[in-house]
Amino acid sequence: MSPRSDHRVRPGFPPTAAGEAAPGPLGQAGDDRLAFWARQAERLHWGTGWTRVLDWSDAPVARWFVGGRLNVAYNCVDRHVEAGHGDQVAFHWEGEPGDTRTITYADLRREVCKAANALLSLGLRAGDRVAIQLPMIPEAVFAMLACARLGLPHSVVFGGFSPAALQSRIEDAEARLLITSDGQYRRGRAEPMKANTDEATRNTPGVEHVLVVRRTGIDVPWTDGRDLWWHELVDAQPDQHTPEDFDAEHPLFILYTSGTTGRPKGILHTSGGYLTQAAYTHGTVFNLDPDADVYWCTADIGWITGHSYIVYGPLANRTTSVMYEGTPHTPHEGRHFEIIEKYGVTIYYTAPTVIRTFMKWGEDIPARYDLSSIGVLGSVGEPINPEAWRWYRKHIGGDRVPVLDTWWQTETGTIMIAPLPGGPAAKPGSAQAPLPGISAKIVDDQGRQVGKGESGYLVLDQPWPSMLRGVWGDDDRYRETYWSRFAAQGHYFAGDGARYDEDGDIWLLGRVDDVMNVSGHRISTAEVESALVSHPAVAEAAVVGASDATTGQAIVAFVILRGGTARPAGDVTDVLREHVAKEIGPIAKPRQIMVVPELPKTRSGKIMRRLLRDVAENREVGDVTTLADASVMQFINAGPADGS
Ligand code: 6R9
Repeated sequence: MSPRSDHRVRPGFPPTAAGEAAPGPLGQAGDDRLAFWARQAERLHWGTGWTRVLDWSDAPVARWFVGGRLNVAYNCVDRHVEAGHGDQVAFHWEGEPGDTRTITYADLRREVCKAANALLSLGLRAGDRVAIQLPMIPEAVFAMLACARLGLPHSVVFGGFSPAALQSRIEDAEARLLITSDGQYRRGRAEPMKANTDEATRNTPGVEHVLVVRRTGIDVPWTDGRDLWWHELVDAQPDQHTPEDFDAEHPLFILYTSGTTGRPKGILHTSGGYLTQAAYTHGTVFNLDPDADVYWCTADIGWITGHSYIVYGPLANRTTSVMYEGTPHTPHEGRHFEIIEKYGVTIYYTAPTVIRTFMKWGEDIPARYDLSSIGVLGSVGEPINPEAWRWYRKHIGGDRVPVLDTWWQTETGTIMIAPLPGGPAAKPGSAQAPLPGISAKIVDDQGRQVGKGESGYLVLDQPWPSMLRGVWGDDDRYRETYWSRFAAQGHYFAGDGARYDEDGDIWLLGRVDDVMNVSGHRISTAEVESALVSHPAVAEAAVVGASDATTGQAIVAFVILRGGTARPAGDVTDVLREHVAKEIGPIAKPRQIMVVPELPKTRSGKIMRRLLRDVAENREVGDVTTLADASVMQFINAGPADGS
């Protein structure tokens, strides 16, 4: 592996001091920053060059690389083959049951071309939306890239999401096609997927076809005329297709994420700016050498990390990646380490919840494997506690490699705050500083930057190329959610709390809104509450995120039951946990449900989650003076009527 050099060009502290014009309302990026991004865009092949780096005149909707045209799939696949790298492995794929596939860039081009021709044969045209719910199999990547090649915005829905969650995402995006599989392997078992997607598509007449990958071979329900097998339709297609260029701002994908209300938001990303920053951050943060590195990001393609750091960033950079289908403990707890050893993984990018799970299983498990190939470790998804950081560096990184904590969001598209390899001494648990080209600040309630040793809200005070372009179909929600909180300053409000340390480095402190972070997955309290109250037995529900040693936060729900016949037979809390899993997905299942006679509310009727969090975390209950009825906490503390 090449020596990891020092790329650090950091803004000073405070960030505006380093020769950068203070932003006005919805601040215009300075010339240096634009020149920087213009250089980064040269990482890509443009069919037509841009005439302007940034048009921010319609802020907060940005247009990056104005007038430029490119094809995202061509950039991720074809150009590498044309440059003589067709035999390079794009993916070493490992199936959960132990089957493997090796996909070179030449293979990838053929597969993507065939899939693109198949989508064309179904009458899909640029701008049409395609929903994808697939396990972590190569066809997931082929499908995304085929969409990108044709200018069809994809909406990938995590394989663990329920039919109801899939249905609402299909409806919101008005998808014409759904790509799915017969089933998926989960912890050694083949579980149905098509049967679930059929439940979702029963009520979505806009879906004209369902394209089904055969993965597990299990029986599937079938609708003649609508349903098509991938191996019949796609495999019969010509393996050549000439890509067309699209505008830099052509929509690339929609990805739904939880907000503070019950309804997920469709985060919209476009092509040129997104791919520029995906390639830049992936190349720079991990100091990637495409000729030497073997890179593995353990995310699922259903999340933004999978989009940016399994598919778009790595492929734009001609990376050789590992892709793994299953869970970390199938068939045994050393599976990840076995894979690292087998392929000589040099860059490993995972989430704190995975690291804490490894810690729980014990350090003797990684010790059985040769992990000496590892050169860089990354972390994403939630704040990494210093203990997990040190364990990760010691037991996976042999106490010799950089551990990079990367802060970013579905909305930012790509990494924004992270230390760089070769930079100043790493601080366990700190994402440290914005990347070159990025500007972030911590501000107080009034939008004033706080000082060293102080905490506040994390904001992004300059536009960036991979920023979201909006919330699909809901411009007002875009402005309201991200740009109204610090409208006077023109800052993007990230929803995270953060602190500057004495060196001016940034420490992320977690969400400041009603969004929980469970194993790195964003789930809003409102979403779980509305799932709970959709059950006939529930009159009212309040949900909080309580600290959890493994998952970061865990969902704890307080419910008031309806009287009379609505009460289900059996243990009501079990019934309700299953109900939430069915409504949203197993990841949203509360760890604990407490049945209570009342909920603590303010005089204006707002549920005081702070107090419920105290209960959920077994703490002394804090200040109750703003409660409408201070005595309710006695009832709640007195313990649940039943269950849990
Ligand atoms: C990439 C991704 C975004 C939220 C974000 C923050 C939390 C992610 C973090 C982190 C502290 C990190 N988050 N990375 N918090 N340190 N390194 O996770 O996107 O699923 O949209 O979640 O996750 O709270 O606001 P997404």
